[in-house]
Amino acid sequence: MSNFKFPENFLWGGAIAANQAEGAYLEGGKGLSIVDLLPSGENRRSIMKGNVPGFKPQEEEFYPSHEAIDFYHRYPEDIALFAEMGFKALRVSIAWARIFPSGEDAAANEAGLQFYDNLFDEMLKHGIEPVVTLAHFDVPVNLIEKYGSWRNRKLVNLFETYAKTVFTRYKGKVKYWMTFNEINMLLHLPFLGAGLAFKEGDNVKEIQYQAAHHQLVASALAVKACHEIIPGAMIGCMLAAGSFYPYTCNPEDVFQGMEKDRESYFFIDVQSRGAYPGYAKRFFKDHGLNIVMEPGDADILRNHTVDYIGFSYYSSRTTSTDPEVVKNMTSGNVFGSVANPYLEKSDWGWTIDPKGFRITANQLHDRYQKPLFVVENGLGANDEVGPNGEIHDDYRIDYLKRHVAEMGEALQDGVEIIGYTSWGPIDIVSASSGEMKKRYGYIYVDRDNAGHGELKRIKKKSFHWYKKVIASGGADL
Ligand code: BGP
Repeated sequence: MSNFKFPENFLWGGAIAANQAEGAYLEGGKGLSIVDLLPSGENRRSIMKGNVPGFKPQEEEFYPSHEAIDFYHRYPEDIALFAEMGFKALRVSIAWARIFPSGEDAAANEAGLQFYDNLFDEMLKHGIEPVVTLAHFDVPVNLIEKYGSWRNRKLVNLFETYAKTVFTRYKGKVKYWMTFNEINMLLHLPFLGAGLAFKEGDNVKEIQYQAAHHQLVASALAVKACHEIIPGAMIGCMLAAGSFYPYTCNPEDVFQGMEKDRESYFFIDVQSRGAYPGYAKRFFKDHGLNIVMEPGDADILRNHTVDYIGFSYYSSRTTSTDPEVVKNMTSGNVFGSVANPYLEKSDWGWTIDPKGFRITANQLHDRYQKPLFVVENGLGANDEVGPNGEIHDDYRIDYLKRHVAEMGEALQDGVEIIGYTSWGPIDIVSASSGEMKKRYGYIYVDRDNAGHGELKRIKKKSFHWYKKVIASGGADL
């Protein structure tokens, strides 16, 4: 399959997030973060949507982020394994509450800053470029209790302070940055995306778009600070991408597909083009939403747009206006997609659509005319360990192979893509389910859903496959 060689400087690698890998949730002076309040099990989804019972972990519940895979202590071993695969880049996130435990401390927490210094040094030692997300589903809990999180304007300046602190500290080490992970998640899982907890009588839509406005201004201020503090740095946005297909050619379906895409593009239109699009203004008006914007916000948004478009791609989405189709073809994802009869699904019901990856990349490029960075892609699956510790994850290789091939096609279509960091190169906690058994890694981690296991790292078959892909510049899939 494919002999296309990717550009020499293409950033091959993997991506993880602090809360899904680090563990050590209260070590080194770290404060509580929203993700530390997400138990595994059935309540998780409802909490992620904003029905938050309390702001302290409950004794009887199991919280996977509290230990995760103990990357906090084991990162040298893990990074050595990434280096063995030939990684050029590793995407990680900084836990805001490691740097500012309450989100509004007078001074930054030195132990937290030192941890990331060590982490970046370890990557650089192996020639691995750090790609750093400022907020990957991470808000200090104190800011939720005290201010209601991103619904409050106060968060804008607190986030700006945090961003400036880490830019200043890591300016000699980190060139690639990203502001908010999957910023559009705020509309689907508002507690996970923005720490929004709701109570009876709340105007949920208005709160969400007000919080979105605050994140968009905070993102632009972070872009401004990054450009001022680190000349030559690149800072991007991050979209949970995956284009919507109309279920039929009925114009009603086609129109709905366009609207659903815009629900997500809205964020990137502001971050990349620098202004609220007309369709968003109409949406606010039609729904009677009063979004408070300060004088000066429009200038901030216009003057500090992102350098590249980071995005995750797991699957395409499909939409229908026919109630019968909607009723019979629901799909288990948060984006409200109906099932697409042409496509297969993963063990977790996620649609698999490599061609959709090429379509999405082309659409993003057509729309924004900026470099793209694929910062997440992969297959969550249940791996079996054989009697001699071997893991034959051919299904994962197959998924990745087909996606990398389509990415090569997109490059040949003229789409500029600067890198590919597949999701969870080492098994980590699943964000949506809190499970450990939903694995994405090239490296297996011996830990189960209840938190048992020795945390031993084992190379899977895909480890050797990805190593070969990187060594051949994508030509040998
Ligand atoms: C994205 C998130 C990641 C992540 C990934 C896979 O939405 O940015 O944090 O985990 O999806 O999802 P999951 O872990 O639920 O399988």
